[in-house]
Amino acid sequence: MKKTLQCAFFLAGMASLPAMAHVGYGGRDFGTFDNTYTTSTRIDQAVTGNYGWMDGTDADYGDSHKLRAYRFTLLESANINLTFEQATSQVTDHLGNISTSHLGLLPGFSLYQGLAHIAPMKADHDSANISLSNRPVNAEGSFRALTDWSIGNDPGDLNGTSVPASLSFFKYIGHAYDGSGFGSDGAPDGKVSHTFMNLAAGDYSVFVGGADYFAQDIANPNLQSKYGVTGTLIAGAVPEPETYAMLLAGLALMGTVLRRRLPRNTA
Ligand SMILES: [Ca+2]
Ligand SMILES: [Ca+2]
Repeated sequence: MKKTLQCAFFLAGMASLPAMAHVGYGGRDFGTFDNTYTTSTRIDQAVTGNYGWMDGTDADYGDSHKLRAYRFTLLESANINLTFEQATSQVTDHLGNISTSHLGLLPGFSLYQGLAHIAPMKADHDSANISLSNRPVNAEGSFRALTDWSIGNDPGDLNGTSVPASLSFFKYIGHAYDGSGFGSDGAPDGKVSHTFMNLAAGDYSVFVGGADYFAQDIANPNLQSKYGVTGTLIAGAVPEPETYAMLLAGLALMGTVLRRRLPRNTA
């Protein structure tokens, strides 16, 4: 009797878990690249709420359920441009219901070296014991937008051999976010883009979510709404115009320094 009850509770608990509760890359693998010019776009994706990325910038971390993880692999050192923009995507929930995401996302993203656990390993999640023991007690989740972070899985079973829980590590490379505030891209147009120069060969993860910190207000009717997002990766990308401007300014400065030095050296 007691055993049956425990089993029932366990099953009830299982059923209430959303299927996408764990960190995964389904439909969000940009692919494998060298530094040859190549474009890869992922559509039909959505994030829950409009604040997931920005919430990971504060002292109590962020809930990884409010972000979507993308991945890519580099075979050699390459320049990578990443763009995320709002989209009206069709999304399918864990029951197979199709709904349309709405517009209005202020996208933000961070790039990290490293990958979450993928099949056949168990997927990582915020409430795994190993995740909980590797972050402050009062944290909202394991996600961190502006620095290295880690999240882990539950103990598992692989072909009859028990596998202990372990952590996945994400080494922070950089970030960009849409908006008008300090540190944003300065143009709140539902789109943000950044080029990362000379990334080393290896596996990378990108975590994408909303950048409106105040959207997590409990009174917000769109707190749990799905916001469509389209992600584009361009390998072998040329630097953005502002990067060129900085490069030219740097070269001009070096020229000035050299010209000033030359007379002294030849005198
Ligand atoms: Ca937070
Ligand atoms: Ca923008």
